[in-house]
Amino acid sequence: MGIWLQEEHTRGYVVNWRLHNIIHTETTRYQELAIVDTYEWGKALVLDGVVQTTEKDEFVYHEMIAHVGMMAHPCPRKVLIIGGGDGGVLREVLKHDSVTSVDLVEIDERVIENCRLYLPTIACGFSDNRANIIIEDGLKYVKNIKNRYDVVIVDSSDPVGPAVELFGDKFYRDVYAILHEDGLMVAQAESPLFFGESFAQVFGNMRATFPIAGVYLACVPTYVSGFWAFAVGSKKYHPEQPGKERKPLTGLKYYTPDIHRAAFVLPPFVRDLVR
Ligand code: AG3
Repeated sequence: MGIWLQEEHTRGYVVNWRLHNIIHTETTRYQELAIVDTYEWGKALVLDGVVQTTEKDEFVYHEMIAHVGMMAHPCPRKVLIIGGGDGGVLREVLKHDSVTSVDLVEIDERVIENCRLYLPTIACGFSDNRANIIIEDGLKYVKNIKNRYDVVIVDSSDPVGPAVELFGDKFYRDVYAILHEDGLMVAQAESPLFFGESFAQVFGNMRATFPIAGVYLACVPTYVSGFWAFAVGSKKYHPEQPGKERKPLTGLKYYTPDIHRAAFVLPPFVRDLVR
């Protein structure tokens, strides 16, 4: 009865979402895109059948992927976001007064267009004049650009479809090259419980590329297994706590300095995966 979205994680594990309605669907150059209105989680962006973000819990993921790296840096001015076409990471990065410019490189401009139209509370950062949108393959962008950044954040979809190569080691070396000598990067690192291999791959790339590498966790209820990891690679600053010179951010719903430190405390099964 009613309209249901079947999100198939594997042949043996499917999550069903009851919908009020399907707001929009289209086939873009890169993927199947849908904006749906769910019963329980507000409106959601779905790419190739996988829920990417929902209005109800997006704050957990977006605050945690953005503020941990941003607060570990004493004064992030120039920031690069790879992917993140819904704008959630951009919105959070722009909350830092030190930021003078944010370049957001998204391969699929239809993601940005649709999120601006249907998910305005997430996509609101696109109208900030510090935001610079670049429609390009992030891989090519980091390989060719001469700009230097303080913080690079990789907000990719899963390593199937357009995001595959964002999980490869070459990409990490290219990001290293475009970071300032005290720069750092953060990448979403999938579920250590459900996608242990992808998780280990992202962390392995960080460790092979950067002198300092770390992993932290947050619970993102609408991502498969709920357990979600982020990996940090840093040239100078240790990411496990906010920089001492940083003033606390106000008005957030998840991130606090205590949450920042606590997120790096790993359960043994995750520690085993990164040893
Ligand atoms: N970024 C990561 C989505 C990964 C979800 N994967 C999954 N549930 N299998 C999404 C973009 C958020 N700005």
